[in-house]
Amino acid sequence: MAKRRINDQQQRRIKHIQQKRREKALENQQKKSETLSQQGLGPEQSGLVITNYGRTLLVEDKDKKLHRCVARQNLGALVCGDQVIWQAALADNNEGVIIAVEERQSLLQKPGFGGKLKPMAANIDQIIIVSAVQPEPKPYLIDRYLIAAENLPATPVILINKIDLLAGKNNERITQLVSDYENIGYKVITSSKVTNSGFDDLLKTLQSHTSIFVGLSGVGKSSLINHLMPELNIRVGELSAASGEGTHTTTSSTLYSLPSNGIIIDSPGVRDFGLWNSTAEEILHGFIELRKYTGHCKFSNCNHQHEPGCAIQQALKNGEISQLRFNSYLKTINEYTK
Ligand SMILES: Nc1nc2c(ncn2[C@@H]2O[C@H](COP(=O)(O)OP(=O)(O)OP(=O)(O)O)[C@@H](O)[C@H]2O)c(=O)[nH]1
Ligand SMILES: [Mg+2]
Ligand SMILES: [Zn+2]
Repeated sequence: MAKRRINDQQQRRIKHIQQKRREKALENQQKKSETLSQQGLGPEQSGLVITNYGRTLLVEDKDKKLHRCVARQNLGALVCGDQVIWQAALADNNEGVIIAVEERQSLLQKPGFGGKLKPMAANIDQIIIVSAVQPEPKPYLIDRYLIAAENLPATPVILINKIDLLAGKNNERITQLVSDYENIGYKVITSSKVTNSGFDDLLKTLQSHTSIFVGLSGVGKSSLINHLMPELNIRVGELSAASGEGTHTTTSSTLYSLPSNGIIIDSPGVRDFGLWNSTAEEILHGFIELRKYTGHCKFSNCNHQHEPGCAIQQALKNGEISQLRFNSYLKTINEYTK
């Protein structure tokens, strides 16, 4: 009990310190924005948020020049992909103030500290779910990204990277994974920077879209983007020798414009991707192969678990649905809809 109490106390302290830090950062931002405004601001212009370092946002103008900006208070958290209206500081140190944000077409969020949702990227229409031969794919994680994509909505693409590492090895698990997702209608790309494979297909897929690369740390998201645009030279990190996992090299989501029409966003690797505030309907909507069975169960409030006359259970028995995906569905439902 005593130990538990200390933990609670510590947690409250951490929360308190973080809250203080947030308030301080907001205050600094406000001061900065006021100082720049007093020094004089240029005309309003549109811009695109490329990344954020804490409260400082990197904004690209229409000539592709970058400006370090602070946002006026009350605009909420801005993220890469946000279209904004901003004014350059007349003192011009490549600084400026963001005064408004355009309405978002979409907003991908992830649960942050204490389950509070944190925005990741705005206005994306495609999610590249990156897995690799090493660290090994986690189908359950892929499925949760698929649920997020289907509900955003954004087109999900499954990418399995580092296929060079399969050479001479038993690749049954990866082959199964690829065919499972292809069978239900998803685009799957396999790639390797070592053998230079998959990139033509990837480039074509990225054209005319705003795509975010997501996945575990160390699967090669930044490496893929470097391979597409070598001039970028984004930092990549070795896997940990001890755990075989990535070392969280990328720390903030950053947007890049492909020379051939298309926007890509590199994001920091995750350990996990949770779905908060998801309803049973949204989760079911995220399993595209189950959709056609809904409405065909005997009971209209069927949970598709043990009820008699369940169309989904029947489809499972008939082998029309993959057991792995159905397990994933049940696990997600039980985890997120209490
Ligand atoms: N063998 C092989 N290794 C690769 C390939 N692509 C990337 N890697 C290696 O995988 C490691 C991790 O690559 P990153 O690009 O940093 O991975 P990331 O997904 O951006 O990781 P985070 O930024 O931590 O999320 C590096 O050592 C890369 O050289 C590939 O196609 N084949
Ligand atoms: Mg990275
Ligand atoms: Zn049912």
